[in-house]
Amino acid sequence: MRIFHDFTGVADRPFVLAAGVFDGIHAGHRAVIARAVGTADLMGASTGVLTFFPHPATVLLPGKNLPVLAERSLKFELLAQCGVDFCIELPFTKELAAMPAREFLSMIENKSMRRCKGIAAGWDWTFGAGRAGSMKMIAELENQTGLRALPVGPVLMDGAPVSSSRIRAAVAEGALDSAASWLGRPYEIRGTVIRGAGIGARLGFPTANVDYDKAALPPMGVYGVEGIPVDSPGRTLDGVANLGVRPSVNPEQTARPVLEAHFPDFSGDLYGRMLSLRFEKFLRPEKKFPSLDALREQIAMDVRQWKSRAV
Ligand code: RBF
Ligand code: MG
Repeated sequence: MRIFHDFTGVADRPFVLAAGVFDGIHAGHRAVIARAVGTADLMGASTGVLTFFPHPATVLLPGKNLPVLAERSLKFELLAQCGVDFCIELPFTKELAAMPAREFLSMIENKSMRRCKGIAAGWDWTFGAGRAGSMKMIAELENQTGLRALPVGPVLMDGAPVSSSRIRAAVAEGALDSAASWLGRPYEIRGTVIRGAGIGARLGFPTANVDYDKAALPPMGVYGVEGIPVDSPGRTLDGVANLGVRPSVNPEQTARPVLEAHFPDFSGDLYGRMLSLRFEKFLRPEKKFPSLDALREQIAMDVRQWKSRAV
């Protein structure tokens, strides 16, 4: 799947777009993308996704610190799996946010040389200055712009529409089963493996420390995880992870929790590589142990418990 950062040269044949922020590529997003793919297939057109980086909320509401459900490279991977041919990731700036909605549509029309045939999005999607652009507006202008509006209604699961904010709330309160069901896959955090202090190795449980950046965090504690080195995704690593401030070894308590995973059957070096941790199961809260021996014993127990799936 090719990634573009503007409309110039995106396609030499007709295409249909799915538009939105698409944080998480959850069941609701997948319905929008499926509408675009389905429409494109009927027309013999290709399918593109129109999305934005960074998340518009981080530009429009700075200081809000919006947690992210799918790291950027994961988002692209998931889009490709949905059958999307290319992605246009527009840099979201104050200037773009201030562009009048009508002008935004003209830009798509002109820069695509009228090859863009339709826009699928959530029925309530808005765009342009003052969020004045809507699916209704696209429909009303169809004869002028050649852009068909393809609005998609909400996907209801467990009695309510699936949305990124609902999934963020579920992750934050540890409702990982709900999050996984709405996402269509276990919740995962992806980041580069960075160097820790090496205390884990001294304990006998070396850990890969994941730089999780803006990821939505589940409650602090110990989890059974599946590790996936992004550069060799066929290789999954069974592991136990701790998300916490390590009160047993760290009297000062880091402001930011550390996310680190131990993989019992893996010996090797993951430093500098991208690693995904899929959160499978909450095992226990993080505790302060009176000694390193006590901590070591507990981690050994966590490993046994998770390996035997006695949880
Ligand atoms: N540190 C704690 O202070 N309390 C814990 O309960 C705790 N549980 C852990 C469980 C697992 C499975 C792992 C891998 C680590 C845990 N740690 C805990 C973090 C441990 O102190 C840390 O890995 C080392 O200090 C190296 O960073
Ligand atoms: Mg470590």
